[in-house]
Amino acid sequence: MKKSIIALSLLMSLSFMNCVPNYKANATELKKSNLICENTQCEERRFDFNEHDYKNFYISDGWSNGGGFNCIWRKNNVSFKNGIMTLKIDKEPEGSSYSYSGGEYFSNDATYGYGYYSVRMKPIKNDGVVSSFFTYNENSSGGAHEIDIEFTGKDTTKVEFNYFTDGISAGGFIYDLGFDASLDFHEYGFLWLPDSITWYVDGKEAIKTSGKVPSIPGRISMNAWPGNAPGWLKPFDGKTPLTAEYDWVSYTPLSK
Ligand SMILES: [Ca+2]
Repeated sequence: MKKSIIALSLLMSLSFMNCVPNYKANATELKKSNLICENTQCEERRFDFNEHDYKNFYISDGWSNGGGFNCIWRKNNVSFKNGIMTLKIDKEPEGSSYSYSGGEYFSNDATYGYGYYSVRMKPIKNDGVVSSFFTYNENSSGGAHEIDIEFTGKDTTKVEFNYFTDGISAGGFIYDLGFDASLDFHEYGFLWLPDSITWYVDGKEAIKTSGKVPSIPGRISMNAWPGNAPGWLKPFDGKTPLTAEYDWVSYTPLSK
């Protein structure tokens, strides 16, 4: 199944190859590829996480997403040190209605649309938890538009890519990394175009999909959380604290 997806994506990318960044698709590479415009409005936006960037990002605090999320978000679970943002999963104090807390960081603006997204991160290795990077727009009347890079802590030698259009899941694509993502920082990215999404690992194309991909701009988001989804994540054993680390995030918009 996976082989056929890769073969298909290779085939589909051939006509496209001259347009796709060959490595570390930063603004310079994307300019070479003619995918973004030459003017300064299309410069790469890079967030280095040296400190809380309150102008551009928000720390979730005091609420839960419910559903499959077995935690409440706490601002104390998001910290910055030596250029790294840490998202923590922790225990809640006695008396809380939740057993655990998670960490979440998302952009103030829901204006991030087509373009190239990249994150340098190190996810948590532990059954029952998720570390993620995604774009998300919750306000679409037809359901969420979302593009995901998700690590399930039960097996950090794999990464799960997915997208939602009008609230409908594409079903997910599991990609075998060939390394344990929890051991070191690596770059994970995706190129979001009007008719396709291509995910990258360390600058190399991993999975490409096309069809009715998301079309509504959203927020840049990251979170680390224990889940109530044993079938997907395996049961959470309650081990805390657990930390996912993020070095930087970048976004380079497409030309119009
Ligand atoms: Ca950094």
